[in-house]
Amino acid sequence: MSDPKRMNRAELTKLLVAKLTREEAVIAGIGNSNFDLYAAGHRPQNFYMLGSMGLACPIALGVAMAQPERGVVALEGDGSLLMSLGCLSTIASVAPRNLTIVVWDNGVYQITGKQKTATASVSDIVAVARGAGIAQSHWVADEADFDRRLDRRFDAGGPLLLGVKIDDRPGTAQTPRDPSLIRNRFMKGLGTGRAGALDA
Ligand SMILES: Cc1ncc(C[n+]2csc(CCOP(=O)(O)OP(=O)(O)O)c2C)c(N)n1
Repeated sequence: MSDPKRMNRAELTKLLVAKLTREEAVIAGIGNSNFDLYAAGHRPQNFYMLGSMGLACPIALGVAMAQPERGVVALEGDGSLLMSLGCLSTIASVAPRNLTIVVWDNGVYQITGKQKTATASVSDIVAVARGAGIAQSHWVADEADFDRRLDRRFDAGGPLLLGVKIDDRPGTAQTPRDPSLIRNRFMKGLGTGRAGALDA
């Protein structure tokens, strides 16, 4: 890998959300990924994972398969993705054209005390994704590169994985810790769910 610039997750999340014009689903991993998604402005198509690491990509894959006409974006921290690398091979096998993955790589498990992850030393998460079979896996060079790479429709051309080296500024807001509310809003936002079951 050449040496990509360290960027800021909150700023890039805002930039990404501003590009969503077709009710794309966004699934953000636990902690900072979903704090910054929430800070960018709640949308009914946002899902904020709570509690368990490594599930943004698997959930996004499920949504992408269930609603193939909808663009789906997964936002996940490097530590969380390292916990569930097998999902990259599954995504490569299924090859959903409507799935985009952004990996926020700060090289640490920031929210639990900045313990170093393997990406700080030995592991290149984009190379791992490419090796898993996601051919369109790229490191983002800088903000303009991020902007350019996301200047596209999200319901076609995937799967695409972007690795972004970020600084260690913490997330800028706190997602409400209410799993039922998050689930019900998301199901409504995706136009799904049993009638009457989604009263939140
Ligand atoms: C399965 C599981 N293991 C451990 C934890 C504890 N934990 C919560 S967040 C976190 C760090 C997440 O790191 P990363 O995904 O890189 O995001 P960052 O905090 O750096 O933004 C850890 C270890 C957890 N919530 N779930």
